[in-house]
Amino acid sequence: MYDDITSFQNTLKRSPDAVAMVAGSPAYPSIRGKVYLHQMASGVLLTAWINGLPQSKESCAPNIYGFHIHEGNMCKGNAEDPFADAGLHFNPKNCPHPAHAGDLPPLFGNQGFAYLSFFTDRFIVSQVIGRTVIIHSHVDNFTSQPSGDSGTKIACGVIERPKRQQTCQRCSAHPPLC
Ligand SMILES: [Cu+2]
Ligand SMILES: [Zn+2]
Repeated sequence: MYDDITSFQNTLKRSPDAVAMVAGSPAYPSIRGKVYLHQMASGVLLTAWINGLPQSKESCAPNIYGFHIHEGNMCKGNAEDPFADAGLHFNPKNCPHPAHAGDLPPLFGNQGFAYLSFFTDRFIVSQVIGRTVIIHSHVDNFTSQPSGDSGTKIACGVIERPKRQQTCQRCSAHPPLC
């Protein structure tokens, strides 16, 4: 299907098909990042750059954060759960966790920074436009129902088509889009 890594490298060089600008909740204002989604022939390449994650001072702290696409379309909520409106994990086939289409590998923090590039054929980009990416305070155990017991929602971003300005930052590569 993809017998060479260059197809992934080349995919990352083009403009993404969807972007989520991630921001922390009021309790985690330092979290900022971007999630890019590139549609490929047989699946989606999802790439995340996240800064400002909470970093434990303890030497053996895992600093791993659950990461999902949630079905809701807003990074809003209430005092108890600032991103409650993001709802449940994106799950169009009504599967148990961690077989939800929106279940993603966790983010591994490095002094608060995390990078992840991951391929999945559980959804196509157009299915998740308008939905949300959520980062959680704790690692997803990939067992507990309905969502892996990964703690509170600490950051959120709405998945959107790239804005014209973002597209035009790559004018030389994609002049027709400008
Ligand atoms: Cu989640
Ligand atoms: Zn799930």
